[in-house]
Amino acid sequence: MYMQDISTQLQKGKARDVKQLVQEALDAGISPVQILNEGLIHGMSVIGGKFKNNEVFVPEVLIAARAMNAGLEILRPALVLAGTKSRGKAIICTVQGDLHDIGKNLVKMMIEGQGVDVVDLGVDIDSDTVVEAIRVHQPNVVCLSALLTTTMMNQKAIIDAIRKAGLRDRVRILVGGAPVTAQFATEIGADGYTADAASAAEAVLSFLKV
Ligand code: B1M
Repeated sequence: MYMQDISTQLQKGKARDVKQLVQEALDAGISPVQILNEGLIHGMSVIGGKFKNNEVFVPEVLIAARAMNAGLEILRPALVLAGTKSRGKAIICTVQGDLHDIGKNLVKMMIEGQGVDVVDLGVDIDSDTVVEAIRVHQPNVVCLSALLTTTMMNQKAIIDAIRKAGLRDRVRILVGGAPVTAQFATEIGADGYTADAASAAEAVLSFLKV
């Protein structure tokens, strides 16, 4: 019931209703992972399919995305372990030319949920910004998200820039996003690839060896 309603209201872009329903579902004792997968991600998948078939267009997808991010914010405390001692630090961004941030936000939340500090650089982030952020924040792990076939090569550009700056051996690099594959990750010199946010958090922990 809640799951269907969350999915439907998300598809309609009703951020306030999505927030309220997510809170009600949590209060009713439904697990945050179930709300995430069967409510929020389900709704966004339906929108994604309609977008592909030209049944809805960018404005509808954008307001659905806002509703998704609003719902994620309500889920955040339930997904993130409160008061855990920091196990390390990661920086995360969506690469240059790419404005998709829902997957990145989810990956960030899951990593934080494992007690790792995450510095979020945002979307449309170029190589220089990542290199500078490594110098400033001294992370153990760099997480790069790309949702477009046209921007996934910018993951390579960032990895190349990190190497050129002499920082490659200081960080482990994880890449992901819908068009990215394990083979691509190997080809561009990343240390890891995962298909989803929960596995991304596991990969980060394995990099930190905790
Ligand atoms: Co865009 N878009 N979009 N879009 N959009 C896609 C990606 C697309 C597949 C839709 C389609 O045509 N079927 C298509 C890409 C096609 C391609 O490249 N082959 C596309 C396109 C074409 C575009 C535009 C070019 C459209 C246009 O303007 N004509 C444009 C580009 C803008 C830009 O970035 N420069 C555009 C714009 C937009 C909106 C702004 C409207 C909006 C984004 C809003 C936002 O993010 N705030 C949007 C959306 C929402 C989508 C779809 C519908 C949904 C993406 C999403 O959030 N999914 C998407 C279609 C689809 O994916 N079905 C689509 C939910 C999210 C939880 O999943 O991000 O895949 P995802 O993240 C997953 C995994 O990939 C993984 O974990 C997450 C979940 O567990 N993951 C990682 C992600 N990052 C990771 C990093 C990791 C590890 C795992 O390690 C570091």
